[in-house]
Amino acid sequence: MAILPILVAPHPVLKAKSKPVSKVDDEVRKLMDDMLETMYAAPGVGLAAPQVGVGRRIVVIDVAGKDEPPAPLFLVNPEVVWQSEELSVYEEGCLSVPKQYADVERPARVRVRYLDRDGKRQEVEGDGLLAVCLQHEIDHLDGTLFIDHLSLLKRNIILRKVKKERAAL
Ligand code: K1U
Ligand code: ZN
Repeated sequence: MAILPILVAPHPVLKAKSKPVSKVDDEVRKLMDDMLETMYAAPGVGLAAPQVGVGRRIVVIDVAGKDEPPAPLFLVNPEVVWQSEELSVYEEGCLSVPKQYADVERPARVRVRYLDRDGKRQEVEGDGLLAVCLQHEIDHLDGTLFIDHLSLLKRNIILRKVKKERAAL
């Protein structure tokens, strides 16, 4: 397995719509394993393929608490098939927008259909951090960052901070 470099905004790959995966093969499974290792190392609770420069509809998630055993989810071609009318607000972060956090309002509960690492169709339904993470990662596949849910003013303030931090490195 390998730890991959994570792209930081603004980067054109993070703004592009990712393409569906036609077959879940060993190459896809190797990418998912590398993404999971990269996510754990960051550390994060989710990672989408465009964040490591790959424009394919692939996501890994693990929202298990630190006193719980790992519970990785491998999601290929994930799509939201149901969302609650009820909304909830969560303070989101993003490994591609380092050290910046902001409240984002989204459906409180979602059901997502996807292919697992064996190419088998699955569904997962969740609320709380899992629901936030599923929506945040699927947004990445459509070229949307959590800051795109904020006002233009707030988004530009955050992007300026990220650019300033990068320039100081
Ligand atoms: O997509 C990403 O950039 C990963 C992102 C997912 C996410 C987390 C929280 C709300 C929305 C989306 C992260 O993992 S940010 C890091 C983080 O929140 C975290 C890191 C370690 C332990 C727990 C949380
Ligand atoms: Zn993110």
